[in-house]
Amino acid sequence: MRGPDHTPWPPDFAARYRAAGHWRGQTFGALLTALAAAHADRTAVVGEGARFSYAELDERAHRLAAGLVDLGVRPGDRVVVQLPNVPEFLPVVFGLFRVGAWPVFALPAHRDTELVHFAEQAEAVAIVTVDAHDRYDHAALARRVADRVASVRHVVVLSGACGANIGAVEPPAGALALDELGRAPRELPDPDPAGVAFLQLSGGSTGLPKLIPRTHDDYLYSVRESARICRLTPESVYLAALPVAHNYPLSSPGVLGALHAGATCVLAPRPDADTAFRLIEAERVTITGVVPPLAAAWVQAASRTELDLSSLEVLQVGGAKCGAELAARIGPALGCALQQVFGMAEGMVNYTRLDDPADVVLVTQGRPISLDDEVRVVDPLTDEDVPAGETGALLTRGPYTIRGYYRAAAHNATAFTPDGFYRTGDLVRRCASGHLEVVGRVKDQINRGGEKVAAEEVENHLMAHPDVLDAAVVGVPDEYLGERSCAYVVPVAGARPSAGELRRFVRERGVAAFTVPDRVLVVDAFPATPVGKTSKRELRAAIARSLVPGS
Ligand code: J2J
Repeated sequence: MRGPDHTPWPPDFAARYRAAGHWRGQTFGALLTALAAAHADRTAVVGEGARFSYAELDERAHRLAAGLVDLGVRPGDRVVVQLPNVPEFLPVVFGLFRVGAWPVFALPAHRDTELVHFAEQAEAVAIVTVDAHDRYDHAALARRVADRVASVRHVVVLSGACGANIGAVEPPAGALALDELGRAPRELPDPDPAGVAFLQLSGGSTGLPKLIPRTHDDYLYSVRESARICRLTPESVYLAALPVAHNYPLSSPGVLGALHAGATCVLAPRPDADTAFRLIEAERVTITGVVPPLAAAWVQAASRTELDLSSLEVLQVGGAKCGAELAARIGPALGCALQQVFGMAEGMVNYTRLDDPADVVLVTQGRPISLDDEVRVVDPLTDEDVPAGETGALLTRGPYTIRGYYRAAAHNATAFTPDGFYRTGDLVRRCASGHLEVVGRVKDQINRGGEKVAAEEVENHLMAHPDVLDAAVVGVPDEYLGERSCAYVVPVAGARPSAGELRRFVRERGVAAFTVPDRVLVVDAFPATPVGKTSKRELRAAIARSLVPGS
């Protein structure tokens, strides 16, 4: 017997969040209806080859909802959505919201293993995908998943979208064309705003992502407040550079925050500096969000670009720690303000505020959205609160943080405390102002014969070197010490610092001997997770492979 599918907030908490005005009983479908009335002719979304006004977005979402219902998709059904940054992403997702069916937000980089896992876990009835993207045949992928997962009855394919690069691919036998799904719009019953709206994916660095049930009420609260904190107005232009289905470009403030404000969303087919800078110039983008490795690449590219980036007011950096060294380079290079964002698909999001003092913006990862975000910083072994200002594991509970993963009773027993706090796995320090500084992951330390080395600290020292663009430190198994540290370093263009020089540089910053990385490897690039964070899991695997004789 499995437990309940998902864990609602206890009734007293739900009542409190409603009374405080956080949960307002509005669904995403109803929100779009209101936006279309308020901003009908304004541009809602821009992507390669298409531009939809608010009225067009609303109409398309209505048509798709009707088409999905005719296909047999019912309220509460799950539908895996694997779309790249194409304008159709929004009508598809809002169409599903209107039906009351739950999108499961796969990323374009996911392949058979992940998609089968999502479809099975969610017992999905359909997959909505694109014919091809980045030289990969997604329609064939979806068909394979449908063949392996019995619950999947339909594969719906968007053809001729941007970035296909391999020519239009014929939808596989039995697949439906998204264009043909659109039916005459008709009124559908509005789903329960307190109910689940979609399943987001955990960014977990171990194992396959878990499914995260988010409700209309809780997610809309975080979207509304994010738009306010980021000062979005109808004049704002938000660029989604990262894959838009990820929680960060979706909601922090992301495309949903931009729509909430009546602003324009621009979807970049790829996140590279050239593509993004062209769109910033052409669409007069005012705000966008990136992960630290991408921020580093943009900083470098900005020094050479002829393109006009002057419209850009805010560059958000988040998803992984943006060290103070990189943070300090961003404003001068891109001519905009930096905003740090520390969030998670499970809920809690922290922002540095646009009027925070410079040192707070450079050094912290922000403070929570809500006064009702409860934060505890505890000893990871005992769950006791650490003294104010000291480092500990972050636990959180609040009006938009889930109380349990979807269909994961056994995992939930350890991922949450008995009183409902989510164990984020992040090590943080909390300042008196409530700002959090992320100092690592509970497990991201190297145990060097008992001496604990925080990977993050060594990375910061390396990043202070002018030739270093990015650094990632992982543990390597060692016969004597148990583990030693290995630093991977990506140099700035044209530089080739030696391992010896970098070790000397760290030593000369006056650190404990065990903090100096035992090995330094200079590489061209790091392996990345589907959203572009540096994948330490793959770096560790690369080391493990290099230790196996003959591989
Ligand atoms: C350090 N670690 C960070 C940061 C996330 C906004 C922004 C990001 C995400 C996201 C998101 C970090 N410094 N600034 O969903 O809405 C690490 C932490 C966290 C995990 C969550 C959003 N920002 N992280 O990255 O679910 O370890 O969400 O627990 O993918 O990323 O990952 P994910």
